[in-house]
Amino acid sequence: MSERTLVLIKPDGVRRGLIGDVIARVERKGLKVVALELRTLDVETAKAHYAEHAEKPFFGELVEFITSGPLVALVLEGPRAIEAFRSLAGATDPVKSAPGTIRGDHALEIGENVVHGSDSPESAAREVKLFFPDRF
Ligand code: IDP
Repeated sequence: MSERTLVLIKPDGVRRGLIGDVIARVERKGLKVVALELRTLDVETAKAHYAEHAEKPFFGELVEFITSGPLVALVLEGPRAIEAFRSLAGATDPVKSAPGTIRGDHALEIGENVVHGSDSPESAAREVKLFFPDRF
């Protein structure tokens, strides 16, 4: 059974030249890229994307960071794609993410952890629609 997930290569990942590395890992794993776009988010879309964190103390910082430059939005498809990508990404706090994962190999700070991946089928459906409203 195939599912879709929304992945972002965040502005730090783009700035650091990690687009190819992330996509290579995704493809090596066997997940299929079914949509891909380089874009800079406006504040409204950023707030909608991170709506669940609106009350957190780091929300302002999060929105500022995610709108700070171009990011790459991807839709991936494959068996248990949501969990499969989160496993490739590693833990949210890059100090705790295992070596061999994207965050474990490339990041140290929680605010700049290279990638985002949807965390549930409900989030994936909402996020895919937010980033690619006409595609799916
Ligand atoms: P996730 O990206 O692993 O799903 P979430 O808990 O949904 O993690 O948090 C969303 C994003 O918010 C994280 O990827 C991280 O960049 C940022 N974040 C989470 N906690 C903190 C914090 O305490 N300070 C700054 N940024 C944070």
